[in-house]
Amino acid sequence: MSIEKIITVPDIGGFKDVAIIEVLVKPGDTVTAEESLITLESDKAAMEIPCPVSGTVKSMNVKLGDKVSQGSAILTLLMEESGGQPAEAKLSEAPSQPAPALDTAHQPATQPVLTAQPVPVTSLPLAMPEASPEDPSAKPHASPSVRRFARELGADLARVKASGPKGRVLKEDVQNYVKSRMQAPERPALGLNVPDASEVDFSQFGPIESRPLSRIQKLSGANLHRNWVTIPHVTLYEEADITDLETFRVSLKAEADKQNLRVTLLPFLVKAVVAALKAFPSFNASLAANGEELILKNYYHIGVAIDTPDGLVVPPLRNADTKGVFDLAKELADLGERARGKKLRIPELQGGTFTISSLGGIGGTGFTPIINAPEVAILGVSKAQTRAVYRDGQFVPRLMLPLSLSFDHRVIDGAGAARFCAYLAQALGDMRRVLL
Ligand code: CAO
Repeated sequence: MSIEKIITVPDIGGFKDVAIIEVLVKPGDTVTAEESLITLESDKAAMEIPCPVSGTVKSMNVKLGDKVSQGSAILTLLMEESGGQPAEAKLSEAPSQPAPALDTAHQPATQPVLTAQPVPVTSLPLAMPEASPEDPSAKPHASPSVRRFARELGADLARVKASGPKGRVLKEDVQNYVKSRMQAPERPALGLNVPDASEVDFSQFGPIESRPLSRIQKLSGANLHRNWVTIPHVTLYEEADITDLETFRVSLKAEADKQNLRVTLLPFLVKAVVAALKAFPSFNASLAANGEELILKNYYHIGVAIDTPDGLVVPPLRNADTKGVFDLAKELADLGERARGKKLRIPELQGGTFTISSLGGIGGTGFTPIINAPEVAILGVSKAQTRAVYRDGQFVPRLMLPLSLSFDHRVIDGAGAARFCAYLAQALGDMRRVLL
């Protein structure tokens, strides 16, 4: 046997005549305890009123837009009599006076009355901005049931166009949004929608052999791929006249031999790069993970790409600003030897602030180095060549060094990169400038 009970508005913090902005059930609906029945909204807060017990909605006492206060009858519920009172309900006998009147349909409560605790939805700002995809800071306003509904469908409420009062997102809005997304033509994902490389049986064309990639190749390959596709690279080319520097370098040979050192161009490049980084600090930096800050580093750990039989490794020359050319040459020789002998430890490969990738000892006239994230720039160096350079009205033979600077365009603009390269070329043209 079933009994009828009137569900009323519980204590809602003293608010009176609060508007019903959502009616979530209708006659005939089966509701379970804690299921939301209506949503109320004052000018300060929104809250859902849950059902204190389970049952079937017999009739509604309110409709959308009605105003209610504590004690207003919401609906009449049919409950199966179970002998005892439901544990979650606070049951009281019918009041001798009718429940406080609604400003619309009010029904005197002649049956037992149940109340439940309201569930706050959200504090509302004075003016509610309409949720807009253009303004990610605008928080969409929606009742918990609509939020739950959107969550179930995986719909981002911030992208749903709200049609409810004061910019509130309604269930229909979520439905319309999902419908429009389902009907939208499929778009390629950010231009990376490339077909998988098809597997080819090369042996059908001739003899082959298969060689597994080294561990370093696999690791660096994944990093290079990520950096290449996630960083907007631009490469700027420059030439430095290193005729005088080469004369100086060669003049150091006897002195270097005595120390059993081989002083190549690279240590000079490191010194010139440090000078340029000091003049242009945003090149010695990293983008913060939130993408909203640049972290400038006051230390200069210059990574050097080293070619090993197992692949590329990039150990940094730490605090290169504090070291002289001979010290750097010595450290480079040591790093190179240990890199090729697979003796470098992981910490020795970490902490770089800028990288130099030199192919100068091998060849090439220029290339596009891939930025070694989280750094923001990398200098590629190709083989210096003696060329006829037009100077002071005549062609003169000069040793010209090709430089290729790749930079992260999110952090550095083209003009900044051109200034950095011009500064670097000037420093290499006259190493005394490094002292300035
Ligand atoms: N132009 C002309 N000659 C150059 C030069 C340049 N830009 N750079 C170096 N040389 C000369 C050196 O002076 C040296 O000459 P000597 O034998 O007469 O002294 C010779 O070329 C060989 O130099 P090196 O390459 O052994 O030494 P280095 O200090 O210039 O470079 C290192 C050291 C570790 C960077 C290098 O051995 C190396 O591994 N380079 C490859 C880097 C690489 O693979 N980068 C990745 C590119 S993208 O994948």
